[in-house]
Amino acid sequence: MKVQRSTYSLRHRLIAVVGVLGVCGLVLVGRAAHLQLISPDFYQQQGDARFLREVPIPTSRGMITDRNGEPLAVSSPVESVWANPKEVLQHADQLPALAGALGIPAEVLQQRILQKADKEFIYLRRHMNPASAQAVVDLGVPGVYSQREFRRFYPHGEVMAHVLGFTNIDDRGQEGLELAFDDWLTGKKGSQRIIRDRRGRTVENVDLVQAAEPGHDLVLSIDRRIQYLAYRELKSSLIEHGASSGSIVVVDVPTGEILAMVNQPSFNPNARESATMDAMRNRAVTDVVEPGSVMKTLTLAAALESGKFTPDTPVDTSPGYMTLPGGHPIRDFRNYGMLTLTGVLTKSSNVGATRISNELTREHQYDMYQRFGLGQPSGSGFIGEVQGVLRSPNEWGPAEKATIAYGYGLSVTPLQLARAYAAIGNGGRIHEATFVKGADSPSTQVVDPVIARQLMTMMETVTGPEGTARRAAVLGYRVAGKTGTARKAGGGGYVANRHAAVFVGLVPASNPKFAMAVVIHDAQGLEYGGGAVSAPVFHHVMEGALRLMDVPPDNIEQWFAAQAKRKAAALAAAPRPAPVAVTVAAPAAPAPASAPAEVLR
Ligand code: 59J
Repeated sequence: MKVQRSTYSLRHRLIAVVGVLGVCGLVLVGRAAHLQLISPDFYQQQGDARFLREVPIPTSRGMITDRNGEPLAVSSPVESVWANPKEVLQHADQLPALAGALGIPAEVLQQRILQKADKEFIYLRRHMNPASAQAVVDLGVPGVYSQREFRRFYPHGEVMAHVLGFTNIDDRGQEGLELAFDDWLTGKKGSQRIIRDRRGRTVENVDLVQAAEPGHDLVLSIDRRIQYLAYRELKSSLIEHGASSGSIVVVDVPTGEILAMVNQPSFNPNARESATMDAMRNRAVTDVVEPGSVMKTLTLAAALESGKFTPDTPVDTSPGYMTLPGGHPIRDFRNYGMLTLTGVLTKSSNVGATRISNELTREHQYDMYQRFGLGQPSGSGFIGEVQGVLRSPNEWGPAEKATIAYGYGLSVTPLQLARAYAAIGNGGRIHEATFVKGADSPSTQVVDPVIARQLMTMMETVTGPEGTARRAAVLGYRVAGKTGTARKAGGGGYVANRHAAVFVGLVPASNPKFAMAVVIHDAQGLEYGGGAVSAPVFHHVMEGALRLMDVPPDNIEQWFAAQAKRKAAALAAAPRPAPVAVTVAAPAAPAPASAPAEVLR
């Protein structure tokens, strides 16, 4: 009985157990089916979100080089450390250590994280050197990550600052060519899916969503060495003359490519925080100047084109001053009497330019200035470039027609001046300004090549013995150019103690390679004019540039003559002294200053 009863109860219990287990199994199968078949996406996402991430693949901005491949703007890899504030705040005890590794005060870090407590992303520190960033990540604070970024570096600092401009912290161009060519230089970020562990370390690269495309490199027309020379000479001239600011533009005459563009004051683009707005101005394209007498060359172009003048046509400038209808006085520095058309340029006679202008129509003058790019965009592509002011001729009164002929009542940029004179040197063909090597920029014939050649010959007299720019001369080369010394407008008239000193020149005059404009503002002291202040800067820069670019001299006889004269003078002044015995105890006296090195050659 007992056995029977127990057998009975045993079977019942077995059925009960199997039944319970079966129900459990069914529930599990049902649950599994629910998870796997009915709503898998939600759980898949929830699981993956913790580990699977789509992350950007950083890519670098293109390099900017000079025309010889020298790097001018380069991107170096840096690390930016970021955090998920929610996660970090769960481990607040680690904040002091984190702050220490980041190099920021703990309170500052804590405050910044607390401010973004409800967010999932905050930069802790950007652009760290990779080793320091790794040290931060190695602390293992949950929710702290590092990501690769690129930082722009400008090896030539203030020398190239205005040409290149700079990028912001997100590596986008803000100024200069960095801005003008931003799309070309900027790469395309890629993206990839990766699996991360809870500490944020990459466990597996799952797949590539979009490959990164690095930015394009940009080869400029700028020659680093000429740029440096121009910068050095401009800066030292400003110091020498106590001047306030200045610009230089050097153009490659045959192609219209810009070889150098510098301004003072300048700034260090690698430490921009301390730069003033004033120092950041790219004056060569954003600041205008009344050109003064350098306009006379273009007025003479119209005179020659009118058929009424040849370079030898006499122009009476007596008695050195005149009064226009309406009482406007015009003065020359002194009375040059009877000049030729060429002589008006050599001596820079305002009266002469006015007499010539009286023979021309307003429309013809205006048209000539416009053809040479005044009042027009230069084509350089610089954002923020201005085109100056050249009013339409029907707004010119009789006084303006004359003053514009010798450079007042209009305004131009240094770049426009360099470009206009480059066109004269280029046989009357003007190029759009370009900063890209080999750009083959469009060009237009603006005056007859014969007229351009005549202007070159006339301008050579300016650097000759009778001219206003003798100090622009370069030994061994023929130099053409024009000076201008313009009083500055102010207080409803022209002030006596502020000047723009201008020189624009071309060399070698027989077959021009370089055109260079120098504009220097507010030179102090007795020397403040184009001939005294700007012409010597031209001389120094061109002397170096001609050598650097191996430009053959077109006046070698002058060079030989000068060399022979120097040697003769040196020999006469200091016959070579007999060698002196040198003892260690009593060093030989230095050679006398009157025995220059040439004696030994
Ligand atoms: C000048 C002017 C001002 C504007 C005159 C410069 C005029 C004029 C009204 C007096 C200094 C000065 C519209 S002179 O560039 O003639 O390059 O080495 O600023 O004439 O009419 O104390 N250049 N400069 N004129 N204005 N308005 C000469 C000349 C020039 C020199 C020197 C000194 C002026 C030889 C200028 C140079 O050719």
